[in-house]
Amino acid sequence: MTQVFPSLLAADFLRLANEVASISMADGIHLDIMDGVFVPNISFGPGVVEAVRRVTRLPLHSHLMIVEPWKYLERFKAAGSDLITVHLETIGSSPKIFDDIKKLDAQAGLTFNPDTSVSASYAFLPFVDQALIMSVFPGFGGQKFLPESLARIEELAEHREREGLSFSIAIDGGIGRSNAGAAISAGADLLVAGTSVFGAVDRAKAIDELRAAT
Ligand code: S6P
Ligand code: MG
Repeated sequence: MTQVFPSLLAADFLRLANEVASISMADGIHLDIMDGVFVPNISFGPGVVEAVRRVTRLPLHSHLMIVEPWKYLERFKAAGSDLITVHLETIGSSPKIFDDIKKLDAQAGLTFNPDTSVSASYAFLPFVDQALIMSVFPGFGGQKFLPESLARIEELAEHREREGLSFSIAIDGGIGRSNAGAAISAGADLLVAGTSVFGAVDRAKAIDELRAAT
């Protein structure tokens, strides 16, 4: 079954407890951490993750769009993250950071930008629990899905099959009813969706529709 993780970036920050309650039927919550250096925007840090942790038992996935992510792993784990995903563009050539994340007893994820080749991820994939393909250039919610992402999901899914690996495939950016089915058919196991969930009046319905999209 496809999993749906709403991205809190699209929520009303003044009403966070209510916003989190409104998506209690989701499979987990996606938390976008932006530092204004790796991406041209600043969002929130571990304090907000900790506040969210206090009001939900859903899995929390922290998407670190920050430089030098290794400096912050402990803080995001202590704040309550179940999975921490770091950008390939920030980690150099060693897979050590994934071991570091797992030693903290969190799941480890690898994310990569639309202009990073899928094959650049291959050396890291044996060490990760999840690979997250960005289907927009990170920095802002509400952007348009880049259609070439579908072929990238397929390429990653074929590689996983060929190598007998077991990481899950997630897709993030511009996901909604019009493209969720295609993303799932291409091989996505998990959909991150901000605007299309928090912009909906009936969030339970929006989540169900994404999950069941064909
Ligand atoms: C994109 C952002 C993504 C978020 C995004 C998804 O810049 O950095 O990582 O997860 O908020 O939101 P949306 O509105 O595209 O579904
Ligand atoms: Mg994200």
